[in-house]
Amino acid sequence: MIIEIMFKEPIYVTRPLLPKLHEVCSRLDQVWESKWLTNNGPQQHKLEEELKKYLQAENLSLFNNGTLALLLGLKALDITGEVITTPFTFPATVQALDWNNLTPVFCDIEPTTLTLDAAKIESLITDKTSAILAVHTFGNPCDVEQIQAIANKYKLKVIYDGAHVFGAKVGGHPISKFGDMTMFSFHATKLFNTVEGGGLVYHDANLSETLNQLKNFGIANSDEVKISGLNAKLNEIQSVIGIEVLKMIEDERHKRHEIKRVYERNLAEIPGISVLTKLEGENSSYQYFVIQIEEELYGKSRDMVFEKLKEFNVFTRKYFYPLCSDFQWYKHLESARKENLPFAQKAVKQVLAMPFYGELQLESVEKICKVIRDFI
Ligand code: T4K
Repeated sequence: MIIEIMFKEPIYVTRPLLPKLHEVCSRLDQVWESKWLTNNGPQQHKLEEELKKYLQAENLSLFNNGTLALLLGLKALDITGEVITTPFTFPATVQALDWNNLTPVFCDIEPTTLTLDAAKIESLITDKTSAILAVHTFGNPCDVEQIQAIANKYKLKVIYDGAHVFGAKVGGHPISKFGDMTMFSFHATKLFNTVEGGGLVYHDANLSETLNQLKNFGIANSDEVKISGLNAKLNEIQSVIGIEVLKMIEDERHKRHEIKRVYERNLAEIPGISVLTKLEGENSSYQYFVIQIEEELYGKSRDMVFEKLKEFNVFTRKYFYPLCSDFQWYKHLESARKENLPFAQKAVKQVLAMPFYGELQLESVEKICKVIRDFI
């Protein structure tokens, strides 16, 4: 049995979408010719225009990664004091708050989508709260209507960490329509990648000038440095990769859709295993395929499944582990107390991101599911 299923090559949680090298090279010729490598070059402009169309975004600003995009986006919005956010996210979300001297106020997640529980936000608002920073976890959209209603009532800004929702829609609208600003990550592990990269989509066109300055040392013109910025620019080589990868997205989405179906079919009858990323078609970003393992029903814990799959050369990921509220530097916060975050505490022990990328063979997916089935 083991010999039959064992994978010769490691199977990872994801693999980057890579364009044909010769196609990248022919576009790189233009970069070499121009000798313009970074700082607001023509390739970056082209990518920006194409992404605006793809994301149906009025305003888009590109950055050298999603973390700096979020960090500088918060600064551009002039967020102060306390920000209500989720503990169940990648460290980058809360670290963007830290670097702005903002205090996270952790709010529990709701158990079906693992996104911020909108019903619990209001009780955490104080006179220091200036924003809600919510995450569309694994592509599951937050309760955008409810969050906006609370934000309107208390005059709070809403920022979405949309690292996992490139190209997804909610009720027919692009997901970045909701909130004041949405961050997208273009890291190598994301559906759309520029090797490293990120973008902000925002409604207030007046922010463009500030964002351009913030990612370029705060330089306003040859005589003036207006604000304290950083170097967070996307370069021309990254932009070239992005232009070529964007052409492949629809095909990749289609392949991931097929893979998702095979997972769902093969995992359907297993007690204690449920699929967290259920959305399809235009509503799905096809970023991750994530399952939840209930030990009481399945008989084995998430960590045991993680280790078992490793024996077969399959490397799943425990996204997001550990919880951000358990980081050393947040432990003193009242909102970080375990008893305040019961669903996040549960999710962090149960969630597993499975291998999910277009090149993954359907037969491999069946084998992975068989390991999970036979492990009971
Ligand atoms: N907010 C959220 C909710 C996020 O999930 C993230 C990033 C951010 C914000 C920040 O956005 P960025 O600043 O990164 O743009 C990965 C990614 O590095 C990270 O971007 C991503 N989330 C996170 C969920 O996953 P790791 O530590 O799991 O990466 P790593 O290197 O272990 O890669 C995972 C697997 O992918 C590898 O086992 C194999 C495969 N891989 C990876 C790379 C880098 C490849 O096949 N090729 C590669 O080049 O964080």
